[in-house]
Amino acid sequence: MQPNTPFSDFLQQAPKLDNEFTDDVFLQDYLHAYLPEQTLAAISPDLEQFGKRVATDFIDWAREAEKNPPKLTQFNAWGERVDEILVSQGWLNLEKVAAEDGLVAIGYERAQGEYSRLYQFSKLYLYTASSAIYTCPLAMTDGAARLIELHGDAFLKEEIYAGLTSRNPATFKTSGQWMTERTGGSDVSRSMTLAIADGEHYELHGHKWFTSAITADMAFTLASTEQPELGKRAPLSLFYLPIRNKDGKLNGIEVEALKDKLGTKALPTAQLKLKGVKARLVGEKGKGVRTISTLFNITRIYNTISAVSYMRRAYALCKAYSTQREAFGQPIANHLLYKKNLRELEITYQSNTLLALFLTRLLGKEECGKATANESVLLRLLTPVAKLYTAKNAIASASEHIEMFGGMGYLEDSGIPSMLRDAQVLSIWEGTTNVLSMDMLRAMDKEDGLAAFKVFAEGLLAAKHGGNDEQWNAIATKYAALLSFLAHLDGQDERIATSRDIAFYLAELTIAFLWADFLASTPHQRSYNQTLNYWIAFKMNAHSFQSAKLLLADNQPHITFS
Ligand code: MFK
Repeated sequence: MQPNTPFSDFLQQAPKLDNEFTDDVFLQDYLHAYLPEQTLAAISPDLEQFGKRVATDFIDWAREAEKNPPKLTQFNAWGERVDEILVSQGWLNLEKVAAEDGLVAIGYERAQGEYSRLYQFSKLYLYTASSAIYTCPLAMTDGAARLIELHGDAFLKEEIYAGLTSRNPATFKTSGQWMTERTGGSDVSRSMTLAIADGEHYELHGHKWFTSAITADMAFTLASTEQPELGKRAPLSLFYLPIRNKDGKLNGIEVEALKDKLGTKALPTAQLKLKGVKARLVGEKGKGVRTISTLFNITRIYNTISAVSYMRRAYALCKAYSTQREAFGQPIANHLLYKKNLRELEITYQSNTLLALFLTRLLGKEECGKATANESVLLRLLTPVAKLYTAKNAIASASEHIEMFGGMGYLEDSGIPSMLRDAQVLSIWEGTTNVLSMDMLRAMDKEDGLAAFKVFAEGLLAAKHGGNDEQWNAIATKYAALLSFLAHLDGQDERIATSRDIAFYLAELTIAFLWADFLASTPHQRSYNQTLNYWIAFKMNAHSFQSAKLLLADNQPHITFS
């Protein structure tokens, strides 16, 4: 480093990432703990080569894609409507590599059996923070493949499925998931798209508000086969549609605009008019929301993995910088307050990753027929909980990481601010925090999610592997506080008003259980024991969900600002 004198050219060096797999000791310990030795040996070389590329050329492609956002051309020179969306070369490179590296395919080849999802999502965890969120099309593509596996007809299974799960960039196909209309994205049942039967097929008419995007090959969307009366709802059905006809022209779709978003700048998100889109019914008529939930439960897991990918990257960048940057006479890594910041980022990424990767283990088991009925329900319950919790933590961590770079973190061309903008979408798309809190209640009510959680928690409490007695006693007390709180809730208003706080508490409690289980499974103790102590002492604040009850104290479920 050049010394800083009036006659020298001192320049602060940018943080340099190492191999993002070999540098992530926690991820390696995790895989070591939960994968059979043979599986780990089989996949480690792939993760290692991938970890190097996400820290080098992928980042360059992502930067290029961010700098050259998609452009829409609606008409050609002769006035013909073409609605072409031009994306950057970086974006195309990120798609090609996603196919070649099997970022969707691994989950469906199932070469590692029930561990295939853990392997696949470990790669996605490495990829997302370097992908300009190409993970979004992958999420929907993966969800579409699962939808076809479970609900597809012979045509979808024989003609469409192979493209979604291909490793060949020439035959790899992506899918969109169009659920949001002008009336909003949460209350999907208000959708107004009409499906008119035309022989065996349907023609769709209406609008879609946020679609990512017509650069895909196909989409799954909701529409009603009955015209709803004004102000009323009609049952929705699910439809598959190819984006383009065989002649290459758009299938009755007009692109009204590309959205100008806070972040995810490289991702083309379009506003569409559907004018007789040829589509085919998927699953049972009138059960569209239920059927498409297969897809959005997968994208919610992707959301969770994306969130932890950002948290890990925030930590890795700040850690790298801490030894390069000097202030007050020494590297900032030596300053106690910076050390504390770093440790907090580390605890956040590792704890959230425990939760995220637990979901992928449950998913892998379920898809290979290895999950117990209880584990399937636990997956259903924890999917919205993990999605909402990790999204909020990713935003906080991305903000902290900007501050840890000081003024440099605030400069656009440092590449640092984009993480905050991108992370902000994680708590919105695929269901906001409130909608997901309600989904947690839905899972408790309709699928007995709490009973499944009790089996999980009480199994670990009985075995007491991992943590020491003091830790287990503390976890047992926190668990009892949740059960007691839930048992004393008075009516549906109290359940709803407290659901968001319950979801956060449940996420933190689950993480405490997972830390203890991880301690039992890993031969490396490192700082993990200390982390569990921290978690027990400072997280799972049982008072947090009491506060929501206060809102209802005088039967006013709203906050009044004076
Ligand atoms: C980077 C990674 C991620 C990238 C992805 C980017 C993609 C971007 C594109 C999008 O953003 S797509 C839009 C995503 N939109 C949402 O996630 C919708 C958010 N709103 C909800 O989730 C609402 O709660 C919901 C739409 C489900 C409300 O609809 P309804 O029709 O009022 O709900 P209802 O009546 O409770 O449920 C209908 C059925 O679905 C019920 O089953 P039955 O018909 O058998 O009774 C429910 O049990 C079932 N259901 C609802 N949510 C479910 C579910 N089943 C399983 N899992 C769920 N999560």
